[in-house]
Amino acid sequence: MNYPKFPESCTSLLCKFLSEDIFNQLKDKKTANNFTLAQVIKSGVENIDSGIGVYAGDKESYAVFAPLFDQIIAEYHSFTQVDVHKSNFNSAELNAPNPDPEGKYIISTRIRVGRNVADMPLGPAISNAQRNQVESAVVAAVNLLEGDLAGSYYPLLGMSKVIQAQLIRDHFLFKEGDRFLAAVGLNADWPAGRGIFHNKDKTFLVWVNEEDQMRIISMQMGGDIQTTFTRLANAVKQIEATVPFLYSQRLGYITSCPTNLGTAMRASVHIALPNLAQDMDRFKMITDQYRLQIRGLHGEHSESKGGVYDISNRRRLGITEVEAVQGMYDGVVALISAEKASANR
Ligand code: ADP
Ligand code: CIR
Repeated sequence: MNYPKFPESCTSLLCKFLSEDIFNQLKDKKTANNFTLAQVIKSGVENIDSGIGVYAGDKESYAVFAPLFDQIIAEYHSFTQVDVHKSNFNSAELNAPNPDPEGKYIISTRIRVGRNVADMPLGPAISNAQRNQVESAVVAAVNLLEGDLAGSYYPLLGMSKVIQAQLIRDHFLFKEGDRFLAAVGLNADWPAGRGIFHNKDKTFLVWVNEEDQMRIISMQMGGDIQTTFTRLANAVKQIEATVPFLYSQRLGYITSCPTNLGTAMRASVHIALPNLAQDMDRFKMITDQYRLQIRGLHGEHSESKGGVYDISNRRRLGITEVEAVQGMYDGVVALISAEKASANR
């Protein structure tokens, strides 16, 4: 493979940090699962509009290709080589009374973490048989959950297209055919081994074998961030007791995309900010100040509709779970107050 030529317009962290020197230093290296630099960068090379552009095939990728990954991690998470992951999933330490009890702004709240199974390659380097093993292990673990977490597993294989589309539209299920994931092999053998577990009310869900082997999700209508977080903390602890997670002392929970390392947590609200949306400079000033990310109504790489946005913490490594949610919460309080002020102008 030759050094890729990126167009001037490319703004991904891959283009920014893959110098010719680093390319030459890493181009012949591979991990024990045979994951190579060509695979690490394939998604960003094929998708020039990537924000990041790289994926790991296994935990070892983060060490073998560290000269590239470490720069991307430092830039995205403000996490240097001497920093170590820290954790605090104690919901009693979160201070998040509903910022919108009348339900005028916040439509729904969702908090997810990414997790992978210890001693398994990540999705980009996994075999079909290993992926099926992961599915069996995760399903066995979630089937043990009781009370309001109890539910059923619905494999994608055999699911009707109508039900699948409805679950995607309602924000419960991952979409199909993502080109960023396809490039790195994350859609291989689709839909085998993929599926979704959820409780009766769809307030607790687990995605199986999408970008990560598990996306453990707590969500509900309205702005009760505290209850959403408590449900997630409780569920994650119980699942981990049955399926040990892939973990690194320095980088926390290991995920296939470096933006998800550490807590692997994305805490978000769907929030209507129609007035603030008329002044995107002010909107972005607040989201930058609180290190929030703005996504569209159907998740990453989607558009907003009717002034409704998906607002979440951007940083996931170098902060605890409580800090990730508290930062999102504080930012949402500031956004609601700015929305009220712009409505009165
Ligand atoms: P992820 O959150 O796992 O990184 P996406 O950005 O693709 O992945 O979002 C997955 C799904 O979750 C999408 O359908 C998105 O609209 C939905 N979602 C995200 N935040 C919320 C929220 N606060 N309320 C309802 N649905 C949400
Ligand atoms: C990109 O670079 O734009 C995609 N590979 C997505 C990057 C971050 N998102 C993610 O991990 N879900």
